[in-house]
Amino acid sequence: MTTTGPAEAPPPEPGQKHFDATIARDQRIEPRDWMPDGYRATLIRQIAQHAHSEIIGMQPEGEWITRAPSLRRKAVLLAKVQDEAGHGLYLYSAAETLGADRADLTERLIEGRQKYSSIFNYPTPTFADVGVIGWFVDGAAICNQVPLCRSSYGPYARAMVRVCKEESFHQRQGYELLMTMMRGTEAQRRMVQDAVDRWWWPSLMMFGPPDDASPNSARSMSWKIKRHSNDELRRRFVDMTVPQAAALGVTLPDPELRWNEERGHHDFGTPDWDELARVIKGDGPCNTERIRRRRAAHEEGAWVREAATAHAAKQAARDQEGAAA
Ligand code: FAQ
Repeated sequence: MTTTGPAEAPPPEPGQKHFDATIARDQRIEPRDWMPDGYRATLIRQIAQHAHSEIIGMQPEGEWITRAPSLRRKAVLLAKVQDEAGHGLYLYSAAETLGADRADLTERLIEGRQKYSSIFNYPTPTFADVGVIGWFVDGAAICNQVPLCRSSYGPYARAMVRVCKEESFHQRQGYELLMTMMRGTEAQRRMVQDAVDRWWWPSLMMFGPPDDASPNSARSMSWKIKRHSNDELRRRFVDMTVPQAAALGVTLPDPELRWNEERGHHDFGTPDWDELARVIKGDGPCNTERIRRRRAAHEEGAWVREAATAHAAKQAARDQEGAAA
């Protein structure tokens, strides 16, 4: 008689040991290394969302390129918006090293099956918004992305190095623009304060839900994709921004904001998490418009993609003929 013992655990994936050791030693996982399916899927999700954010993020400021008040401001803004396009391209390329297909990611974005940052669903009614986006949104992006330069996935971490250098320029151009406006007329100062009031809370929401409501954080941190929690980065951003607001001469719209001597950090109020959930779900002030424009740009660009594909095919055929001759 044969007895069946307890089911044996499947043998560990041969690559798992190498993967675990690489993460434990703080070294990088590269595209050809074995990686758990969940690690790959998490990276594709985060990198795609990040790439989409850079591309959709061109819209709120892009609206001001034709209306910038001087040639200098126009040149600076044009350069910044072009940088965002570049960031999107580095990030889509990083996602491709994981086996994702860029055309498929774009489809998912315009069909609402993949997310992009909530922050880009708010309007930019005045030129001060351009400055505040640079100061707050790029400032938040720096807080979030500098640690990503040490992310465990090599292509993502390396892309972040250049992205962060460019985000520093973006943040400084925004702050400098606001400094100039604050030295201007009373109406300009009011315009800056109004933009600060509208962007402060959405900027804090950029860091994601609070830690106890962030389903992905624990795993992403154990894999060293993320190095810090959402709340930790949000606190850093507040600590960094408060003295900058004082130097600029604006008030941050939070009555609970104050220095906590004991903790050595600022205390601050709670963002409206229901608002974040609504905006992520597609119900923010500009979601429909952002996706409509992204879809139109994609459709209008179809001939460019077709021409590039035809050119590449012609080139490949020529190379083949050359090799056969
Ligand atoms: N908006 O479990 P968690 C920029 C989603 S680039 C929309 O905490 P995770 C440059 C999240 O995906 C700005 N969705 O998720 C620029 C997840 O969804 P899922 C973009 C959000 O991934 C400046 C769910 O909620 N930066 O600004 C948001 O661990 C100026 C649960 O959340 C990046 O993408 C949100 N705010 O942490 C461009 C940085 N927050 O798929 C132009 C890289 C969360 O599970 C002009 N990404 N969600 O259903 C990250 O660091 C992370 O993905 C977080 C979220 C921190 C955003």
